[in-house]
Amino acid sequence: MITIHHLNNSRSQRVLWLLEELGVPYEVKRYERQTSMQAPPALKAVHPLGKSPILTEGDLTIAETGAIVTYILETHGDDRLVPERGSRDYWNYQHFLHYAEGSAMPPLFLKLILSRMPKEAPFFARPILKAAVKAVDARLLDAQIATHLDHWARSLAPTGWFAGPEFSAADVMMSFPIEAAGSRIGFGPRAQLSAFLARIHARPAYRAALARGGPYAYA
Ligand SMILES: N[C@@H](CCC(=O)N[C@@H](CS)C(=O)NCC(=O)O)C(=O)O
Repeated sequence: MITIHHLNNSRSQRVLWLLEELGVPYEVKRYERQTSMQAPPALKAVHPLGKSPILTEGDLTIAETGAIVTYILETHGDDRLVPERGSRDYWNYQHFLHYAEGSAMPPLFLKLILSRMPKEAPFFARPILKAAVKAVDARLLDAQIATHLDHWARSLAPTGWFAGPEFSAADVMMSFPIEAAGSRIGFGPRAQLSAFLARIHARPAYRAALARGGPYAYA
């Protein structure tokens, strides 16, 4: 039986959703964030990185969402939620599978961390930090994030999904950056992105995964 080591209100929610889409039985072991938002030390006993999600099955332990998604699809997927191997849609699928965590999340995460810094600093340091954060946003992050949002909107335009005419695991992987960007930054005029969120949030498997995973800020 697959066990997902699930941190509350986290990107681990995607893995529960994938398992619900496939109808694969699984157990959820829940971990609660500390007040610092960090994962509790107990997760380090499961995998040395101590981040969620982590999948365990038998004596196998896998960290990193993309690797977990690939494992689930290859061992329990029966060729579902993956475009035909070698097709153009398949390579788009591979792109988004890796891109979601490798390229889309880092600037969003950096923006979140920087935005918190002035609030958490001693009051006399806040104006300097605010100015520094504004400069990093203006010189680096805002333009990079806009490029990513445009890429998502353009990719969704033909079919409403990321890898061809059918819903796939690429859509599951991309849900988290889109949910994070939607709640922290907004989509501007890119209607494809809010339509994508409405579509995935209405899926019965998405809702079933929420019931298993507990409160989730983005749904
Ligand atoms: N790229 C990794 C990121 C893992 C990650 O940062 N997980 C977050 C959950 S959203 C976490 O465990 N945060 C708590 C911490 O960093 O202590 C993946 O997709 O698995």
